[in-house]
Amino acid sequence: MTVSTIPGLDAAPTTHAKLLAWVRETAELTEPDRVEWVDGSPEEWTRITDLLVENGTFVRLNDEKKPNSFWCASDPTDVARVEDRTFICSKDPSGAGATNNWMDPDDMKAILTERFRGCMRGRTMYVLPYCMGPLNADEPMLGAEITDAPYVIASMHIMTRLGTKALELFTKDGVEQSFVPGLHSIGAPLAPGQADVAWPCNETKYIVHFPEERLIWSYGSGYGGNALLGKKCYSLRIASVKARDEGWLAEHMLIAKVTNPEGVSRYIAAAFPSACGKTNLAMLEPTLPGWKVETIGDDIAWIRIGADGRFYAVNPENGFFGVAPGTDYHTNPNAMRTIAKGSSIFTNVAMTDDGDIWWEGMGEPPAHLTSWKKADWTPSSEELSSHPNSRYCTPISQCDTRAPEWDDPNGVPLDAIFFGGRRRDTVPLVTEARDWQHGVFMGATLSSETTAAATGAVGVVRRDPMAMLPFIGYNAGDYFAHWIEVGKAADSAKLPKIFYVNWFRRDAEGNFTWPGFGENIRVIKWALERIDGTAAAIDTPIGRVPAPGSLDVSGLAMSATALDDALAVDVEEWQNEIPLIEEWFEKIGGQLPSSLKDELESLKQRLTP
Ligand code: SAT
Ligand code: MN
Repeated sequence: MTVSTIPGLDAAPTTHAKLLAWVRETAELTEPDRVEWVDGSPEEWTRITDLLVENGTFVRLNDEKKPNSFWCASDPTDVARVEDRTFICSKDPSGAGATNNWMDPDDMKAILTERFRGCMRGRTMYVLPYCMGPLNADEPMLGAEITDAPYVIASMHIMTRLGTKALELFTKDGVEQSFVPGLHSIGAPLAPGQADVAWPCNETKYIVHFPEERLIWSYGSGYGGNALLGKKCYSLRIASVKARDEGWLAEHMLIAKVTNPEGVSRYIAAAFPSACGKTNLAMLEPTLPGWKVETIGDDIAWIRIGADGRFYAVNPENGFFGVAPGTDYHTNPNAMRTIAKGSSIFTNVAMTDDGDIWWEGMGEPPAHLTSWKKADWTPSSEELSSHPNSRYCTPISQCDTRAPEWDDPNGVPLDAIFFGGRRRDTVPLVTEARDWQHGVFMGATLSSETTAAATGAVGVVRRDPMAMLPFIGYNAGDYFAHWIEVGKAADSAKLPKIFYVNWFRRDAEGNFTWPGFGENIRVIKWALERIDGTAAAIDTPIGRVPAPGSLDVSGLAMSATALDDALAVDVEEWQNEIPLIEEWFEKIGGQLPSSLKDELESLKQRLTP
C-alpha cells in the first residue's frame, strides 16, 4: 500500500509541521490500515471502550457495581514494567551511567526500525496528542504518542490531558511548540483474515529513550509503564533529563497536603519504589483526630524552584494507576471510593460472577471468580485470583480527597520530602536528615525489597536511589550531583526538610513493628513538628530520630517494645549496611559527587565505637 492511500493520514487536525512529518514518516514505516487522530472526547471514550469490548480486550462491568468501567486481562507474559528491556540510548555510554541499560542510538534505531517496519499492518495507527501537567502552565509539557493499541487510548483518557485541548497548544500563539514524540507498537501485525487475540503483544520488548532527542520508542508490550508513554517514559526518564538541563527535578513522588487540627496546611512529597504504598499515603485517612490529608498526586512530582526560592511541586498526571491487591476500605478507603464512582479500567484483577471486581486483600472472597488468567477461581484455588501487579486506572477528578489546588500550574510549596523503602530490618521508622546534603545521601542510598511492579525476583534488597532506579534518564552520579546543586540554587532557609521512613520493619518473629496506613499520620505529624521546632529528636549515627515520648502514639494499641523495635537504630545492622553502600557507590563510578563520599565517611566514623 502506498502511503497517500492510507485512510485518515491526510485528515490531520493540526498544521504543526514537525508533528505531521513524524506521523507521515511513522505511517510509511509501520504501514497501518488507517490513521486516526485521538480527540479525548467522551464520545471517543465510548467508541474506544466499545471497540475494546468487541475485540475481547475489555469486559464491561455491571453498571450498578462499577458504572462505565471495564475489566481487562493482559497476556500473562505482559504484566509489568520490563527493566531489563529498558534502555537509555544517549550518544555516550556515560550519559546513561551504571544504573541504565545503554546502546548506541544509531545501533538501537537500526534494530528497532526493522521491528517497526510493517508492525501495524492490519491495525489502526492512532495519534494521541497530550499534555502532562496543567494545560494552562506557562510552558505546557506536550507529548504525542503514536500507538496501535486502543487500550493505550482508553488509559490515556484517564491518565493525561488528552486530545484536542492538548493539540491546540501545539500551535499556541501561532508558534509551533516542541513536544516529546513517543512511538509505541505492540508489535503484532495482522495478516489479511488473521483473527486477533484479546491482548496482542510481542515476546520481544524494547522500552527505549533517546535523551538528547527527547524521543521515546516502545515496542512489544501493551502494559502500563511500558505503553502509556506519558507516564514513566516521558514524565520521569525524559523529564529528568530536561530537568537536569533546566535546573529542576522530575521525581517518583506522591504529593499531599497535610492540615493539622489548628488549620495549618503544609505540603509534602514522598518517594517510594513502585508498589510500596505511595498511593495509600497520598490518600491517607488520618487516625489522629483533627488531622486531614488531601491528595495532589500519587506517583510523579515535577519540582521547580519558585521566584521566592522555595520548591514548588506539580503532579503531571490526571489519574491514578494504582496497585490493586491490598487496597480495600481499611487500607485505602479513598481509593475505594474513587473507583466506586466508575469510569475506571481494572487490569489483571479478578471479576465476580455479577460483574464486579475483586482482588486479594478485599476480605472474604466470593465462592467463585474469574481469575486474571480468565480461569475459574474458588477460595480453594492454589493460585492468586489477581496478579500482584494488577492495577486500577481511575481519574483524579473522582477522588473526594483531592486538594482544590491539585492542578494549580504553579504547583504547591513543599515543606518536607520523605524517602522510603521496604526493609524488614536496619532502617528505622523515621530518621530526619541533618541538612540537605545528608538528605541527598539518604535518598542516594535508599534501599528496598523488590516488588511485583517490575518483572524479576520479588523481595530482593536493592539500592533504589530516590526510588528512581528504573526512572533516572541519565547518569545516576550526575543525578545525585544535580540534587545537591538544586539544593544550593534554592533559598537555603526554605529548603524542604528531608526524612527517611520505613513502614515495613519486622520484629524477630517476622511481624510488622508498625501498623502503617492511617497511623502513618503520626510519623508525618512528628516530621511537621520538627519543622515547627516543637518536637524533640535525638541524634544517632544515621540521623535524628524521635526522642522518647515525642512521637504521638496516643490511642494506639502498641507495646513499648514494639515501638522501640520500630524506632531502633541498631549500630551492628548499620555496620553491615556500610559495605553494601560502598559497593553501590563503587558501581556509580566517577560521577559520584565527592560530598556523598564525605557523607559515607562520616557515617562510618559515627558508627565506629
Ligand atoms: O507500570 S507502571 O510503571 O505504570 C507502574 C509502576 O511501576 O509504578
Ligand atoms: Mn510509580
